[in-house]
Amino acid sequence: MSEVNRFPEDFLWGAATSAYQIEGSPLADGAGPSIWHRFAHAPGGGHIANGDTGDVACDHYHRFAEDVALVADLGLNAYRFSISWSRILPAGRGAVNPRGVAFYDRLVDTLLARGIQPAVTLYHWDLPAALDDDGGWRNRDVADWFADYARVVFRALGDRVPLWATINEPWVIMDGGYVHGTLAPGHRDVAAGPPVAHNLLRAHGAAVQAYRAEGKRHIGIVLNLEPKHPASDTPQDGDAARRADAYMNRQFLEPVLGRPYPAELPEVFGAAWPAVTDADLRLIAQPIDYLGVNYYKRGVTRHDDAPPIKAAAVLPPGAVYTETGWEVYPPGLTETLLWVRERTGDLPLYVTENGAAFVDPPTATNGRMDDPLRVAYYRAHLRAALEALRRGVNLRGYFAWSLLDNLEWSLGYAKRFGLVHVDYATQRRTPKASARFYADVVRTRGAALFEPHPLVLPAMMPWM
Ligand code: IFM
Repeated sequence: MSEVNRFPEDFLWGAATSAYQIEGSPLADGAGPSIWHRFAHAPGGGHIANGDTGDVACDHYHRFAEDVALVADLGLNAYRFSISWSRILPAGRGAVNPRGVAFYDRLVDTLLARGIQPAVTLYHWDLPAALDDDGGWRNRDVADWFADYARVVFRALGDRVPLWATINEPWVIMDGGYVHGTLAPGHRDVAAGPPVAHNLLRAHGAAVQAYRAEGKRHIGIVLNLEPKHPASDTPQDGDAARRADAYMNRQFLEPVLGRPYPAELPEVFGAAWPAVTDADLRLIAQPIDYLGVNYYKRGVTRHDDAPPIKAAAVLPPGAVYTETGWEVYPPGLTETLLWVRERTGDLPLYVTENGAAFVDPPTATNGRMDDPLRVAYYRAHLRAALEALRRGVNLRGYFAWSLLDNLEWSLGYAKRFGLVHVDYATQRRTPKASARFYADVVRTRGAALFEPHPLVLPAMMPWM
């Protein structure tokens, strides 16, 4: 196999997780409650499927050394995790909780001792509940609150963490948490969308600024991007796809890169569109060292009259869907990376999340757990990543979502994304076949992607 069909030697190979989804013990050692803790324990019944909560999750808070050993066993050289803001600052601002800091200190040292690079995300959806009482992401002051929190973390871990991300998937935070209320904090208010998005981006800029004063390595933001394809050739569907693209993709990418918000948005949101000053845009456009791209699917889109963006998702017939109802569409990863490259030039890119929930066997048989659909999924998407590299994308690393089965937010524990199966009754971890496959890809720098795999039948997925 020629070098063009191999990932570079210095490629970062990782797996990703986030604090609330795996840690458990959300109030341990002086931590304050987050909006997710509150959402899960809402009076009259929590808002997570099956009454699930993050109280125990994967008990990573106590088992992190075992989990780091799993990362090492897979041969990965990077691990992406997030920090819980309310472990560090229980009320979101003010007093620092040293025992919360000490947890991440131990985690970082344990990773480094195994030769694994920590990639830290400062915010993966778990706002301190006390800040939500003061308006949360709707309050412009949140940019300062976030920068102050980030500064504490930079000072504690900055000497050892080479790769930082400010915010994970601001679009989801805004759309799920404030517009549709399906995610914490559960607000349902179309008019909250644009100011929340703007404040998330301002907070990102303020944290990057704080980092430049403290840190010397790499910082960026993680966006979940998906190509929006019109469902038909009609001008109405074409316009709907453009609006969906402006809302989900360009609303976040353009201002981070120093360009204005997409023109479609003030039109869509009317009076709800916030006053955007040049000073705000300058804050948002702090130079970043890389962009993190989370890719799961494309969005086939048709016109619809429903607010806010008058567009609806279409599920193409004949496609393969994951357990979360997402179309499996590997070419969209190459398309997304090329699309980003057109806008970012040579800025380093990482695929910071990619993966799928499929039904797994309930228990391991002889220590084995076969997950052929997930193997096929990773195989096709890693080939798509390699194709992007071949076409000149400056792709520096790939993180599988997720290392472990974990709490899939409002969908609870039933949706399993892990490379490693977690038996929640016993907390026993069992690497799935996809974990072994991913380890082979890493070890061979991609050659394993082109070898026949005993679990993957050619007919299993149409694009294989
Ligand atoms: O589990 C989430 C993660 O927290 C953010 N990105 C998408 C994943 C799958 O839904």
